Amino acid sequence: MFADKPASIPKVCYEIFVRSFCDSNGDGIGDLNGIISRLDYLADLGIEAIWLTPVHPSPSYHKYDVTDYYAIDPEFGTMDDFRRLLAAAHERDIAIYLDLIVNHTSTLHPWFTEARKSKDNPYRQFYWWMTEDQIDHLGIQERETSDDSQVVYPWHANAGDDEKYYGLFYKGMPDLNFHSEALRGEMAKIIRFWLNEVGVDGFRLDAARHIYPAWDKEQSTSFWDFFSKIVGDAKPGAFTVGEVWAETEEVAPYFRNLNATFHFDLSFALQRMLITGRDEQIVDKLLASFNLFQKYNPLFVNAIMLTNHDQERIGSVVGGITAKMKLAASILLTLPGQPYLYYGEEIGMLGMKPDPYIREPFLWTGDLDDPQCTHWITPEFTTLKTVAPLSEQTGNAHSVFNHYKTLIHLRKAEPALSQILAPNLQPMRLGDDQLLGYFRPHVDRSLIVVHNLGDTEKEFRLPEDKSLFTEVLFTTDGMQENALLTGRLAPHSTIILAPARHSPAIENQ
Ligand SMILES: [Ca+2]
Ligand SMILES: [Ca+2]
Repeated sequence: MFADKPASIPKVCYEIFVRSFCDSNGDGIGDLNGIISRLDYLADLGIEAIWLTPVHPSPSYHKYDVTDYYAIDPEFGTMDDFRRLLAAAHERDIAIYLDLIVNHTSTLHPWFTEARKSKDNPYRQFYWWMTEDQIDHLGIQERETSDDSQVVYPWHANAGDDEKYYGLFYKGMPDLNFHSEALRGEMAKIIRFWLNEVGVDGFRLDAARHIYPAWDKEQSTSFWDFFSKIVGDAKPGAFTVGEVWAETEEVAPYFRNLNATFHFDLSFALQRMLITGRDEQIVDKLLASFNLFQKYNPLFVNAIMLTNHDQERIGSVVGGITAKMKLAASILLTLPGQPYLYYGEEIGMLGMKPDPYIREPFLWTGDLDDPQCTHWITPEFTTLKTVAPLSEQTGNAHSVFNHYKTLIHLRKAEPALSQILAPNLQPMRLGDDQLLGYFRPHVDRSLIVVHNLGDTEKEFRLPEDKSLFTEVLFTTDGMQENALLTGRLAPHSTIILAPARHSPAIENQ
């Protein structure tokens, strides 16, 4: 059983960390009405889908530990606000993906407050419980840390109970146990509620690889079979994008049941490449990934990003250097796949761990009292001293913002760049590992992309069979209209080339 063909495949997506994006009522906390007020901004930028980090009631600032799957956290608004956000987004042809956390709940979720009361409580089976002896017998006291969880001891004591509960990420987030048919029934109701009664367009699925613990891992596929069937029956074509934070080989099987998964290997390869200034054979790695993914789902959607809310911001990864931030965007937005921008990346926001500081307030204006700017946290990295606010960037043709906007619109306008299914990509060897070149073949118009990854000007020469690609569609900062003539590319800059017009002979090259 494959995931259903999605009803639509948005070309450029945007992750909003809701608490930090835009405030509508002056309490300093981002909210749904704030997002509504910024939909025109996102539409103008070229965004076609929004992934909202969790909006359900939760005791934490990030809300990845849910206490009620059927409601909106009052800090963010009401269910009416959510419905208005959805309608307003749809008016602008923007899809909304809900972040659905099926791996765990909060310890304050009524299922868990019941489950922890006694062994014969009907909700006990919704979670994982074992005695010390059972845990010892299975040898599962400790776990190997993973990229997404550093927790070594996942079993947590429940006062007055000889059984412990399993919580992979943290003791406040007990893992759900989908061996329970009753739990599966509850989850099915939740899925149907959001797809059918509320009308979201899809889900971003948190911690998708951790649904069953390591000792029970072979059950994972059965869960996603179950999940995709419920989604497909409830709303054919609803979109699913999974967080499978693992090596590409482990990611691939999830495409059986999900439309898209985030390509973490690519994200880290891009980051290393931007730091070292040398190609990481990313084109070859991508082609190998595509081969693997299509074995599980010929309609796979490769969800690509520079970083997300769990990774240090790309602006900081590249040392705050504007030219490298632009290069990062140039690479992301010319590779095949479905790109996900992390809010604020488009204005060059900075941020390093711990987590709250990679999730700082969006800088709308230079006015510190701007009521739209959230202030739930005092930013350490993205301040008016380090980052130009959006209001100062919109009118500046050379701003990071206008670089993103230009590339997003070019991506959407050029079928060779925006093809998502059956990714069109070929390597182009330029004989210098500080140059990254690739070919995007397309029946309408094929394109060549060349990036200078290094910090010195580079000479480049196109391969013989590409010598007719002489129309310059894009150069970084528009500074190198002569780049093709001179064959020189400025540090950290990019050139995108199309075949000269009136050259039908090479259109399909
Ligand atoms: Ca607010
Ligand atoms: Ca789990």
